[in-house]
Parts: sequence; structure tokens; C-alpha cells
Amino acid sequence: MKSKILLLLFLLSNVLIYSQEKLLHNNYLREGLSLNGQWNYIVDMYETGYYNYRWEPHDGSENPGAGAFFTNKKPENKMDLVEFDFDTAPTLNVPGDWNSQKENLYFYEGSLWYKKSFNIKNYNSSKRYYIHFGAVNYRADVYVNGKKLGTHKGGFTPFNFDMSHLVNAKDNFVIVKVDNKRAADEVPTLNTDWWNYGGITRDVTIYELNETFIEDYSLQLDKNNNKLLRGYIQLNGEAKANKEVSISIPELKLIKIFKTDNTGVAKVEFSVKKLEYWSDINPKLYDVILSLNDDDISDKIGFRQITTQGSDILLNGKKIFLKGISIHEENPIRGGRAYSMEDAKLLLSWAKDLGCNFMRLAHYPHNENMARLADEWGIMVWEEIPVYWTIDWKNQETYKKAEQQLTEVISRDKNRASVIIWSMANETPQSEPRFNFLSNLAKTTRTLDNTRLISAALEDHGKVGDENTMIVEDKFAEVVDILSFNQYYGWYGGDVDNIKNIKWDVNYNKPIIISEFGAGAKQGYHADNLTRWSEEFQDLLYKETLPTLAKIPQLSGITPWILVDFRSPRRMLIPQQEGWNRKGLISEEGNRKKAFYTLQKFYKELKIDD
Ligand code: GCB
Repeated sequence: MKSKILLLLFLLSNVLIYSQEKLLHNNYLREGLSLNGQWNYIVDMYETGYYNYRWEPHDGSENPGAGAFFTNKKPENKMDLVEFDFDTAPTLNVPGDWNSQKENLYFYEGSLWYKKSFNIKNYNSSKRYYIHFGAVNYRADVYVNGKKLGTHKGGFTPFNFDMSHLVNAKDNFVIVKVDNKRAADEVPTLNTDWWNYGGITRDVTIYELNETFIEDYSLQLDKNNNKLLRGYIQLNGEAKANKEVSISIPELKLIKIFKTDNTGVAKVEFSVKKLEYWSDINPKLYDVILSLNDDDISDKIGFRQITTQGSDILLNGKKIFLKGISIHEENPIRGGRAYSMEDAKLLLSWAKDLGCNFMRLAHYPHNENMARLADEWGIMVWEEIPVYWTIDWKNQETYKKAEQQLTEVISRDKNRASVIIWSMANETPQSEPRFNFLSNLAKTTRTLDNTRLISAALEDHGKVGDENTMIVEDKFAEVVDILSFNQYYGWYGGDVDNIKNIKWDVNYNKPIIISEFGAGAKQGYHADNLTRWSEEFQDLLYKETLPTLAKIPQLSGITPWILVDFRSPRRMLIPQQEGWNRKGLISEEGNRKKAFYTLQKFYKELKIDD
């Protein structure tokens, strides 16, 4: 009997995985209590705080043993044995990865426990309290006051839990077990070309909410009618059915009232007479206020249409060229994962200087500041999930993990005008299971959001018997709106001198984005332009590649690889790499390489013919 109960409890604890609440939308502009700052931590290589010595999880038991770290247990008397203490443990800053904060954690992949104590000012037992994480890489097991809230997997997307039933005004504590071990069936998988930074890498915030509150909403310009705004408002709480909710846009002198249905959802649809459209040239954002009774939340939303016609991309009906750059989520100057508005300003100001109106946020969802600032500064955005290289295509659980991350990023950024493309994957090897996997992701994306375009970074390869012709043949190219592919002629194969003779023969009447090309260069290393790793070599590759790509008739944009050198465990050549992928146009110290100016000039002189 006892073992049956234990089994049931164990199964229940597994059911809790993925059981976090629906995302609280626009946490960005809601007022909250920040839990950022110093958190105590314990490194737990052997998962001693999670499993007992029979390798059974402590949190599967009603009476977790003295070794369970999430209980925050203290010795009750001088005889008592407790082999951990958060209060005497060292601290890490949150948000922030552990690798860049502590030298001895630089290469660490494994489990690490965080703990933070908190009080809730003006605590009111009739309110609801949510704890929200911007991102934790990769798996987070979250406990409040010794009880488990749930588990989240996926290192780059937000999640939240309702912890109302567990918190009080004073002396609360939250404990998070973070595990960044890579695994073959996860997303991403074992092999990536970026640093696997572990930790609570984005903000942690507590939100105080009314019993019934606005949980989620969307407001977008209809893709076919540029005078129609559409979306929904979703309430959460006991009294969510048949409630009046309103949307107002003061600048347009407009207030609209809607009623929720039995599930707490109000469909929103109304026409507007005059609207200034968001674009890269005029990044117009409107203040939008949503109200339930006298509880308001506000947002800043831009309205625009992004469509394709033949091989053109149209922004508000006008052909555009996407002058882009690929970016990893790193602030090389501070070191480590980027997370703050200051980090976003640094990266986006470099992209602006380069002359970009577009950026590819590779290879996973970046922190929300990036899309928010892009909204304000007029930079269009490609967002991507880490379905990278060889994912476990046949595994349904792996698919669910990818779909969950996709759903979470769409949920978070669905009201950002700057975000124009959802990318499903990067450089994935072709097969039937992969086609089904990606097609299902595309299907989900279209159901969740039909106002944006779908793409994926595919690959080209040489044509048999014609070494100067490259082709892209991929069944998934039929599914996407924009055909994007990475190409490294002159770096991973082919002669830099021969780039000018290369042709791309792409038989799809769709817009093309070259989602990557590039070459590695150590900033400050000068040699003749055929010497690898020299700034001159990288510059030559850009000088040869840009005009060659420009001849592709369907070319609608490029996002060269990459804005800044970034850390990668795959790049250990000394002295050229030293743990950095050197394809950046800017070094880790912020110094511009020669090719930066070549791309800048290309963008400046680029003419778009209608
Ligand atoms: C690629 C990958 C990117 C790598 C890059 C490289 O094709 O998409 O993640 O970092 O090549 O530098 O090799």
C-alpha cells in the first residue's frame, strides 16, 4: 500500500511538469515587486538536495527528508543533522548566468539551487500573488515556503505560477533548482554553437492581482484590412464570465467595451478611421489601456501589416528590403547573457550604426527588452526557437517542448509590431520526421498568430556537375512564407576568390533572406586578404559576397553572421579564437572590424527598386 501511495505521489510530481499557469501578458509594464538582486546558492553536482540516496526525488514524498534543499531546513537543536544552509552560502546576482559571475562556474553544467527571502508589503489575503520568471536555463523546479509550485523547461521563455495559497506578509522564501545539463531529447539538443549559460538569467517578479484580472490580450491590425483592429481579452478568476472589459486608445479618442463569454474571453474587433502605421521609418506606438472595473493595464502597441507578394516583402503594402544582422543574446563587454535594457541599447545601437532596419535574434528567444526597444527604435525583428541542427525529430515529447517554447514566445511578443517573422528552425537536416515536426510547428504558429510571416534558416548545397551553382531544395520551403538559407561559400568551402562566380538557383517564387554568411577574424590581426583570421580576409569575403547575393532576383533581405563575437565551446583555437566564435563584425571589447564598415557602406548605398 505504502509503495502504491509513493508511486502515485511520484507520478503526480511528474504531472506537475509543464503545469505552470497561462502566461501573464505584458508583465513588462505591470507594476510588480522585483526579486532581482543577490540570491544565495548551493552547487549540487550530484543532485543531493533533490534525490535521496535511493535516487527517489524528495519532492515526491509528503515528508521530504532532512536532505531536501527546498525545505530550507535548519537544525532544531545542537544534535540535529542538516547538511546544507542557504544563509551561509555564497550569492549570485539575479538576473544573470552563473558562468560569467563565478570563475569556478565558468564551465559548469548541472544543478544549482537558488534561494531568496521576501516580504510582501501591504499583503492582502483577498489578492492573488504570481511569481514570474523571465527565463531560467534550462529546467527550473520552483518551491515557495517549502512547497513545490511546478517545473518549467526551456531556457529562453517566460513562465509564472500562482503562489497565493503559499505566501504570507512576512518571511517567505523561494527556492529554485536550476539544471542546465544538455540532453539529446531537449530543445536545443546536445550540440550548439553557443555557450550554455546556466541560471536565472532574466528578471524575477511578484505580481499582486485582483481575484479576477486581465491575464492576456492581443490587439493587432488585421492582415487584410488596414482599418480593422482585432484581438481578444482573456480574464482569469472566479468572476471571469460575462464581464465588461474595455480598450481605450486616448490618442484616437476611442473607447470600446466588450463582454467576456463563459470562458472569460472577449473577442475584440473594431474599425479605426485614421491610423498612423508603425514602420522602420516611423515607429509609431499608441498607448493602449485595458480595463476591468477600475483595474487598468496599459501597453504601447504599434499597428502595421507585414505580407508577401510574389518574391517581395511588403510593410504596410510597400516593398521593403531587410537590412539585417544576426545577434546572439550576449553582452560581451560585461560578459555573459544579456538581459537588461542597457544591454539591449548597446546591441541595438551597434545595429543602428551599421544601418540596419532588421535583426535576426538567433537562435532562441531573446529577452523582452530587445523587442520592446526594437518597437521604439524602428527595427524589424526575426524571432526564433532553438530547434537547431539535429533535434530528436521522432520524439513526441521533444516536439511538445519545441511547441511549448514557440507558444511562449508568441504569447509574450504577439503585440510587438517590430516582430515580423517567426522562425521555426536553423540548419536542420532533411528527413520526413523533420518535415512533419517543422510543419506542425508552422501550423501551430499560424493558428496562434496569422499576422506575421513564417520562415526557417535552411541550407544550400552545390548542384551536381556545376560547382558554381548552389541550390536550395527543401520540402519545408513550400510551407514557409519567406525562404531563408544560410550560406558560407568562401569560409566552410569554396574559394573566396570564386564567390563572384557563384549563382543561386532557387525555384520558389518567394522572398529570399540570406539568414547567414560570414567569416572569422580576430580583431586587430592584419595580414593579406587571403590569410584566414585576418580582418582583411573577412572584409574581402563581405566585399565579394554582398554584390553576388544582390544578384539573386528574389533577394529581400540579409542577416550576416554576426554582429559581435560570441562565446562558444566549439571554438578553442589559440590564439585566434580562445573560446570565441570570431565571425563578429565587432570584437568582444566592442571594437569594429573592417568588414563592419563594408556592410555599413553596402546598406547606405542600397537602392530598392519597385
Ligand atoms: C551556422 C550556424 C551558427 C554558427 C555558424 C558558424 O551555420 O547557424 O549557429 O555559429 O554557422 O559560425 O559556423
